[in-house]
Amino acid sequence: MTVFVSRVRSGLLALVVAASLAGCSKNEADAVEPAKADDVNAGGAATVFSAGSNAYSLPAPNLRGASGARHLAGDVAFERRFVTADGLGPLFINGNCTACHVRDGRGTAPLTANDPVQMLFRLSLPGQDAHGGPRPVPGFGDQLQNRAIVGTASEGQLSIQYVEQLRTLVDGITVSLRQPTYAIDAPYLPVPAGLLLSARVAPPVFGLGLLEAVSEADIVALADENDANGDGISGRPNYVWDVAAQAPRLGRFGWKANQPNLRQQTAAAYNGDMGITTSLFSLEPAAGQSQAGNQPPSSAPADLTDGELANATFYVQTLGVPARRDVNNEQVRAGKALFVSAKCASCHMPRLTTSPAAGLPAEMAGQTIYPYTDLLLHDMGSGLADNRPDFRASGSEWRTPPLWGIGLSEVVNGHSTFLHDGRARSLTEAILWHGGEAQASADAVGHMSAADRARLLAFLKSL
Ligand code: HEC
Ligand code: HEC
Ligand SMILES: [Ca+2]
Ligand SMILES: [Ca+2]
Ligand SMILES: [Ca+2]
Repeated sequence: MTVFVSRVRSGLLALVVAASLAGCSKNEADAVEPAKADDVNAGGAATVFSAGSNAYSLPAPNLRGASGARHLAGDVAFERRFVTADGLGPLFINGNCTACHVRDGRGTAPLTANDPVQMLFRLSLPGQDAHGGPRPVPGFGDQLQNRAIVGTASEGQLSIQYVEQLRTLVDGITVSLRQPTYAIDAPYLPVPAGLLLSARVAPPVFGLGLLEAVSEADIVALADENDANGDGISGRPNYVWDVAAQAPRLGRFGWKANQPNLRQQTAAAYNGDMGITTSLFSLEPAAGQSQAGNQPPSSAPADLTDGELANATFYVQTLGVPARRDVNNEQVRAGKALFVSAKCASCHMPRLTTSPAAGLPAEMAGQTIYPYTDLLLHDMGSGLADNRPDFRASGSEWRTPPLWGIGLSEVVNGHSTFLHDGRARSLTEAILWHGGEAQASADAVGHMSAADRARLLAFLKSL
């Protein structure tokens, strides 16, 4: 793997680090006292009161009856480490879910060849497949698998290079943003011309059952595709192929809202990330490729039973959401007001409600939640663009990620890298990368006094 990294220190980054260290020492204690503010219970009745390293890993406390046992069975499935004998590969990235979603949290980009890979490269060629999705690449499919079982060639390695770009904020403070370039290193076949590549780190997996239970009507009602209200923000829904329904459905999960529901998201992860087939995705990612020698016949049973797929799905549907902290702190309250005045809340929608839906865990319905997302696609400008369409998402559109729990990233995962490919090394960098519809928000932060920026960060760290 080829990786070039350089770091440029700045006063602001030092300030951010100091603030996050202060947060850490305070959060070492596992239990936090519930405070009085409407959005403390970020996940409604599915809120958990922990600010320690297990904050993303606790079951929703409102699970009833058999749900608790199902969640625990799902926990085992999520951690299960596959080996060749139980179906791992022939092509894969990691042997279990937790290798990427470490502590149910977020992955980061590898900086050296020895670092664990907690991200993936989605691949395609220009054009669309039969269902309006990305067009797979002959010999590589729709995702790069950088590992393979003994006797099989992997598809190649992740090549990541960064170039530092200095930005000077209005108060003279400079911040360096690292602009990545991605390629496939040592591919087993020549890479076809026109390859489109989207690098994505593993997002956190808690609270997702709540997002799955927000009604489609509520999400679509937040869209303003032609910016009719003239605020410069024009979110729109993605519609993606639902394999079980054999029909297009609203996209909700993945960095481009490229998966319709958690069952399909989970089955796709087993398949693309681990080479584990299910009834939903019965072909190995290596199927039809020249290195795939010993392919099981298509009549062979899937690597995984529907029961275990259901358990793993239930697990990511029923992880609780950490409560907000420090809500009555002056800095935090002032930061919350700045979050609204900088128009962050126009996309990172503070409050949503969930509804009952057939087939979803009943406990996730009827909750008022504070996820800080609208689950819609937004044009984020050329700086963040991967230039790879994904169903209706263009090369520069991304789904607003939820911000709940983001203040605990450092505590849970030991890093503070953000955005779809982990390029941002702090919350400040993440904000300054915002462009397109969010350019005015990034500019507003760039024009804030250092004191106001610290207030905004204090608010984000309280989430
Ligand atoms: C190679 C690393 C990797 C492995 C292994 C992995 N994931 Fe993921 N996961 C990702 C990435 C990257 C994404 C975002 C994908 C995208 O945007 O297309 C993701 C997305 C998800 C999401 C949606 C999160 C959201 O906020 O939209 C869920 C749920 C999920 N994975 C569950 C699983 C499960 C269950 C397993 C094990 C069966 C698993 N993952 C294994 C990297 C991984
Ligand atoms: C136009 C919609 C929009 C606005 C306005 C907006 N954001 Fe975002 N935000 C997004 C999207 C989309 C992403 C994901 C971009 C990516 O990963 O490339 C994102 C990512 C982030 C992230 C990183 C999240 C993660 O999980 O990695 C943070 C932090 C964030 N935004 C904070 C803010 C703040 C603070 C503001 C206001 C100053 C703001 N955003 C304004 C849409 C928006
Ligand atoms: Ca397999
Ligand atoms: Ca592949
Ligand atoms: Ca608008």
